[in-house]
Amino acid sequence: MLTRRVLLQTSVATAALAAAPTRVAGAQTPPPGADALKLWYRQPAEAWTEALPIGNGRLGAMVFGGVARERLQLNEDTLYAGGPYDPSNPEALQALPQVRRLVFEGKYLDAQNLAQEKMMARPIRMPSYQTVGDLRVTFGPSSFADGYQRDLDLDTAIASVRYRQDGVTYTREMFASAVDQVVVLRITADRPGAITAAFAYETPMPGAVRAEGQDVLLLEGRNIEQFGIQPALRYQARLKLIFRGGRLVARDGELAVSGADEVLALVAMATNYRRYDDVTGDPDAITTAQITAASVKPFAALRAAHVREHQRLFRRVALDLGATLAAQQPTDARIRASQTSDDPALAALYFQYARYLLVSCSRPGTQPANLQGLWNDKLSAPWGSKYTININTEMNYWPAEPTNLAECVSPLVAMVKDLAVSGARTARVNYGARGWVAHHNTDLWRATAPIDAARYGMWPTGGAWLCKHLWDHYDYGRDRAYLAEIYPAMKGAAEFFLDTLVEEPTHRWLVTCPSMSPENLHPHGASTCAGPTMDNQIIRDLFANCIAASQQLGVDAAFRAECATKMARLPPSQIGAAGQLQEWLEDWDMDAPERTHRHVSHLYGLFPSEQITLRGTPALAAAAKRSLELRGDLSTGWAIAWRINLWARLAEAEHTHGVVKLLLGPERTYPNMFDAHPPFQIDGNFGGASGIVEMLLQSVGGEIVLLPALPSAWQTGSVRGLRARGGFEVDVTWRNGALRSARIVGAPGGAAIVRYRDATRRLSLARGGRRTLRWNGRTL
Ligand code: FUC
Repeated sequence: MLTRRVLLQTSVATAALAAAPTRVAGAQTPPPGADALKLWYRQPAEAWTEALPIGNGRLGAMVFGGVARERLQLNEDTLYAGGPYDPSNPEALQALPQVRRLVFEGKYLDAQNLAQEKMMARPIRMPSYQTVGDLRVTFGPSSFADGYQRDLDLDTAIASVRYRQDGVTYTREMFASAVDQVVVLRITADRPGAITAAFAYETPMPGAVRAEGQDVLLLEGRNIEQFGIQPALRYQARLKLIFRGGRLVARDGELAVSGADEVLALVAMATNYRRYDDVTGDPDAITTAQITAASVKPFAALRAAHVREHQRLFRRVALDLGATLAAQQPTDARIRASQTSDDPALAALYFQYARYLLVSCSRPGTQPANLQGLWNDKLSAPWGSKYTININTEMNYWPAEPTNLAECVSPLVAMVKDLAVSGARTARVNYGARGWVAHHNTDLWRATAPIDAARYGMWPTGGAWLCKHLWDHYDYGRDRAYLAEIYPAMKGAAEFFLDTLVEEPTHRWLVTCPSMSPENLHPHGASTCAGPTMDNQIIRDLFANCIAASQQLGVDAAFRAECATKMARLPPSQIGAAGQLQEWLEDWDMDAPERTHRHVSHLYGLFPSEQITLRGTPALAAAAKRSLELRGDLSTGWAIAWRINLWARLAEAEHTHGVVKLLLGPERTYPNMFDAHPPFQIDGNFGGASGIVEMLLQSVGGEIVLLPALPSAWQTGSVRGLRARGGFEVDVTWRNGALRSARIVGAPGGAAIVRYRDATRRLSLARGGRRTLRWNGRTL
């Protein structure tokens, strides 16, 4: 382990920041410069949650930045345990009528026990996402250095390390290129011949290292079996060294460079995974081709292409919430101080970091962002680092459309298309139904049956929730060809419910059964129930979106009519005796054992859905507020993040800001700014960014609402490049707590209603047309 004997003196950052005035913001501020978009530290990472993530959507690395030893912990996003498998359970269909009967007789625990015995996936667990291992670079015996600094520049997506040792200044730059499909590490020094470094691998995976020729080092191995699911993957990491000056020796599983002026290390990684049902890929051929192509390009060309591609996405949005002296501190110190400091720029950094992370872990052609994005150092990660679709995966994508990263949703769309196929098998085998279903988790193998235990897994609405993202992608972009492409998956998800909704005995509403309000126990000793509020809301959205989509496309009149008929018979959202929004069909909330439960599933209707709005359904909005108060704000990282979005929808600016602060505190934000469930789970990063958007701009109730929850701590500022439903881009500037101006661009064009406080303005914009609205204190 590296000792922390680095001298704690920064040069670059201190000098650059010294000139910053005490509080600058809004119009007087120069556009956020490089430092406003940097995470930086005065010491190397020791813990994994201090290391800095880089990624190209498919490949990831955690950069530790040690002086004597660099560690790049490597990931490839298809390296999971197991292989293709079918978890459907034919016994489930037989047990279904009896489980339903028990639920409607009020024998909830008996129903849950029977579901546990007969209806769960075989096997009952899902395999985990796994690490490739580490690239270890040993520089020398001493970790003594001065002028040490490491940082991650969100604007260039480059992690850097700089220090002086024996009078030589060393610099490392690291990035994962989406253009060239390699992880790049470049080492330079300001004295010729000063670089001596040995490159080796270390991995907890089954694997072996071999050299190929003089300058290539391979790590090759297999994934592992988990829960009886047989391993079917091979992985390979291919390191190639290119150096100037000095010499290179390959020995005992390492490549050692000595006396070099400059060293460039390129790492390609691949597995044989091609699709959830196809593992015929050739990792050796893939990495060979990628390294061959990348190694003929000079470093400057690799770097420039990477930065250009990153900035094409990242630079679409700029956010300035103002800055104070607090922003001059290293990132870990800012997080430590965040509960008492006035540091609005930390929230802006958190927001941009989430955008950086999404660009780095979810790009067209890659796997979707899993529970840890794509960064994981374990063989068995917390909750398998897979896809929990009763909140977490959806939350990962909440900021994608509004923060102008629509392309990043494409892996999620692709996954839903896969689930529409694998989930059709589960619908048929487990329920005897048409369409497709996914329960509360899925994985690389697109498994869709209920897992873990009936009390967590027996929830049939995960796929339906994901379909909201398919629709939202259309609603923000208004691309009809895309709508036609995803419509079959939406329709299939709806068909499952057309076939499986059953009439409950009291009101004769149509409900899911068995189901649950995700992971929350009701007062009858189980979570299993019929028609929880969240299901009714999700299915209402699904039917409504299917109706709208089929109308847009001019297809399926009969299906549309069936959706409308059944939608009218879904239970309404109800208000309970305590004035709260009821979580279940019956008014059980105040007797539930965990009243401050992290999941706030019944508030789906308020956010992310728009079924409950302040202006449209004020009584339900007030009930949702009561439920939020009863639940409390202190929770796991993602659960706090959800609460930010909900409080913002209620336009409770100061309260919302308090919850943002809670999320940014050291108990919920690690030194590298990863969200702490704890442990690390990336959903809080994305949910937090989405919450910050909701404070500044909402697309709700057919309106574009400006600054709906602007807290006094963000007095003066601006945001550029957010997106609103209907295909609009919006820039907003505010000063002294009030709107100054907003610029609306009609990307596909169309009509919009813009609101600020009680003032509204109707706009009609041609494609690409723009309009600037100014606030004069009364009207827009
Ligand atoms: C759900 C949550 C947990 C955790 C897990 C990955 O089960 O209830 O808190 O986030 O997903």
